[in-house]
Amino acid sequence: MRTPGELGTRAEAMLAELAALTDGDGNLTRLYLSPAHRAAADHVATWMRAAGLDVGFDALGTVRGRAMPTAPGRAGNKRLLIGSHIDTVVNAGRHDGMLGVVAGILAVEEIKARGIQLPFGVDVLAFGDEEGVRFPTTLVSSSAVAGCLVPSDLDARDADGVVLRDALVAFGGDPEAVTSAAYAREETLAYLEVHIEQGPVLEAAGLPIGIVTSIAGQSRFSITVMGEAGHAGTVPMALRRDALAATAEMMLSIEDVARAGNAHQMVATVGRLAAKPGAVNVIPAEVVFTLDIRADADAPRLAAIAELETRFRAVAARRGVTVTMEKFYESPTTPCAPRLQEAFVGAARDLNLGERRLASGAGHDGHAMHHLTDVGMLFVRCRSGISHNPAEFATIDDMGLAVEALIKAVERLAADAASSGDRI
Ligand code: HGY
Ligand code: MN
Ligand code: MN
Repeated sequence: MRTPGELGTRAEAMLAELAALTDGDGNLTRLYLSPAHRAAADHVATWMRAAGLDVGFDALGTVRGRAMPTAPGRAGNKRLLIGSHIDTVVNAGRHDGMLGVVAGILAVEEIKARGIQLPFGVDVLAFGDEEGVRFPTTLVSSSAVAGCLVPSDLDARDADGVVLRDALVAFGGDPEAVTSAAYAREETLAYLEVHIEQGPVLEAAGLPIGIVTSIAGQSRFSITVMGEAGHAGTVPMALRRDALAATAEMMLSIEDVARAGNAHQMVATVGRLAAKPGAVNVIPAEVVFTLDIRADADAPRLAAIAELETRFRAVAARRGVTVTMEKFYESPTTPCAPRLQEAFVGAARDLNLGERRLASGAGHDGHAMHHLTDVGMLFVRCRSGISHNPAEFATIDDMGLAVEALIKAVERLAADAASSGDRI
């Protein structure tokens, strides 16, 4: 039996091995269906096999490690799913996503080593597309597992024009076998995910872990502003139709509207912007920028989007430009099931680690998995709440305690299943 400290030390070593599998030049960048994703998926498969799991890859590239039930019971034909993602943003930290896969493998390994009997199977899942950085899609692999993949997502193109379905074939996946990746609802018990908090709440509370109540809904747009190119030296300011100056005004309204939504933890980000023609002495004719907007409830987020649309049109009319908003992703606020929250609260109580509950501002694969089964998430304290940044950090002790809490939560679910046998 390993102590939380030993589990945390092993987790740290596994994260270090994964962090070396990158396509980045001196940084951690592992995009969906990239060479680094292939290498990381194969590495995770090796760990799963060493843990005694039966390993396979599904049509969308998700790595699946399967453990069979070890105790009799009416839940024998059901599976508890534990997972997270192994794709990253650009210049990423090593914990976001990967910690959840590592924790799942260590928990199953330790449950077996401790002789803990489970009346249901466990599948550990390593998803490949949670960040949605390479293609204008997101949650493609977990959506396929949940049976809710939008088929047109496979036609998405990356910045180099590569179509997702072609990249999937090159990766070793099968775009024609998407439906085979889906679980049947009746065969699943629940989906659990361990993830760094990516925020400052647990650190401020002095707690190593917290129980997630809901995952913030989010909407993502590609916004195009069309003006008119002109000579930077000859066109008077009053006669310009400057797409970038108009965009700047729109960006300030984004910040203004998001600040006004503070009561709903509203946040809005312009993460990417491209101006054309991009010459120093030419008035920008066209700008394409992204908008990512989130809040703790759907209504205020949708109201903020409507407000922004009105403000963008007013700016466009006044400046003689046009603006179009194309939504390429939206996920409603996802609740974490009370029964799974209670399993994690009980585990935290067993370990004297408090019972802090908190909402997630970050999106997660749970948005997709909620279409299949109940979702539960456990957050791990991370230093200064930093994430999507190589400075991302979680201590060995906190990671070990999170694995221990996951093990105890699974034990609680096993006790529930053994007594009820129905959907726990
Ligand atoms: O954007 C998010 O919230 C997640 O990290 N993909
Ligand atoms: Mn993540
Ligand atoms: Mn992330």
